[in-house]
Amino acid sequence: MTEWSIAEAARVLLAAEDAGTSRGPLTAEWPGLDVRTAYAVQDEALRLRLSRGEKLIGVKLGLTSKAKQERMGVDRPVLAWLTDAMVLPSADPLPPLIHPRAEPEIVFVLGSRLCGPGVTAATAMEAVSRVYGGLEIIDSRYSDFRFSAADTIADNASSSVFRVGPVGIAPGIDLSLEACLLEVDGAVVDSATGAAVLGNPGEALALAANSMADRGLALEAGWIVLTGGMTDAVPVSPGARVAAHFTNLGSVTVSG
Ligand code: OOG
Ligand code: MG
Repeated sequence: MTEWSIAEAARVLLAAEDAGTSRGPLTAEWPGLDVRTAYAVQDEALRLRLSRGEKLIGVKLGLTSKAKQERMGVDRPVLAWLTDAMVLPSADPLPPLIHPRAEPEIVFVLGSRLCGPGVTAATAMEAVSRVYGGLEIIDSRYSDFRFSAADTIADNASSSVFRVGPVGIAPGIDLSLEACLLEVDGAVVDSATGAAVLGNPGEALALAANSMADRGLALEAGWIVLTGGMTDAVPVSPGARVAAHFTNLGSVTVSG
């Protein structure tokens, strides 16, 4: 069995994304792919994205809720990169994707740099300038969303596009109590509160800062941080309308 190179894996996954095709898990062909190497694949894919003109605008956390971890069979949170090409302009329908799924998330915009290690939820929240509701559309490059932790890390945690809602508030409310109703075509399909995200989305932000520090990196001022799906993700069929309604953070809608 041939060992893959980091550069080759990054190229293959990005090409699958560009072509809108899915494939088997990388670990089936590269059993030696561990989490650390998977982050190197992710970083190489970011380098390729930047070299084609995309701008780095933040990070996303994934698998920070039990609902998501249980569904995907992966029991650890993951981090991935966000670029400006992933922002879904308001009113645009989804671009063609492989098998899009939508998930509601609490989103932070950072007012100052946040550098681990040792960041707590309380100190993390001091770096936040605004809190939003958002919908992330995930689109794994692996068939049937079947992957291990290392697979999805290499695949930039299934990133495709996301939309941030129109209501941004200063931090201060108890985000563990912030509720969200997830609707498809007007019917409620799921609900959760911010407590689903590691007890509080501030914990997810602290985890992001501390994990970045392990890689010699920090979260930069102005960055967007998606804290991870609060509920399980729902498939977005062509023509479907998915809405996330938050208690204090307004509503966000995406049409398939
Ligand atoms: C991995 C990405 C997970 C989240 O918010 O949990 C994610 C996946 O479920 O495909 O973005
Ligand atoms: Mg997500």
